[in-house]
Amino acid sequence: MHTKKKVANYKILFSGPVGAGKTSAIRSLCGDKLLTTEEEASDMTRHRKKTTTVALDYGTLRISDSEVVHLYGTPGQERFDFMWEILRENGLGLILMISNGRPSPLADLRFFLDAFKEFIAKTALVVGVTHLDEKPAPDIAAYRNELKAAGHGAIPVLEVDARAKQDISILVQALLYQVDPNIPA
Ligand SMILES: Nc1nc2c(ncn2[C@@H]2O[C@H](COP(=O)(O)OP(=O)(O)O)[C@@H](O)[C@H]2O)c(=O)[nH]1
Ligand SMILES: [Mg+2]
Repeated sequence: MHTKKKVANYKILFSGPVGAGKTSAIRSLCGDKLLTTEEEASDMTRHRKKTTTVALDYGTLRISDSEVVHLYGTPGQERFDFMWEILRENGLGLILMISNGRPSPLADLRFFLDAFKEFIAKTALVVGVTHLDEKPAPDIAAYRNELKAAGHGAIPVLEVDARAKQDISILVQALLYQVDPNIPA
């Protein structure tokens, strides 16, 4: 008989505005194992997408024999309070997805930095900018300046396509590396 290896569980939160690629990112990493709940969009967002995520996305990713990362996508709306509870234990950090396709992406960045400021003070943060293929401005340097101005000059900000597994893997690795350079990814 072989003994069952003890598995360490970590949690990562994906947040950001509607359409930024949170669901796509978790799907890229977890494939069919993604659990998601989509509902009819509110009036506010109906013009952008037919449906928008109002409930949690969830998926798991095995990063080694003994380590599993649980990925959670927040709703696009402004109800983040319950996420704290989820991340209280073994929360590794926050991946902020910002869509360059929205009208004021740098304002979106500021909004989410503020919404999560207590969380960010305690844990790791990386920023992934999506839809740069559709709209090149503002560029990554502008995001970097914005982060610097907000006191987050050391935070990694990467251009990603949420549909590309490789891109999202790099984002996750950047987060894991901040937490512990020895965690395999
Ligand atoms: N062109 C382009 N489309 C993207 C990119 N990232 C995500 N998408 C698409 O953008 C749409 C919204 O993504 P979704 O994951 O639903 O966003 P969510 O609201 O944050 O969960 C989907 O149709 C994705 O396929 C990107 O970098 N470029
Ligand atoms: Mg979604």
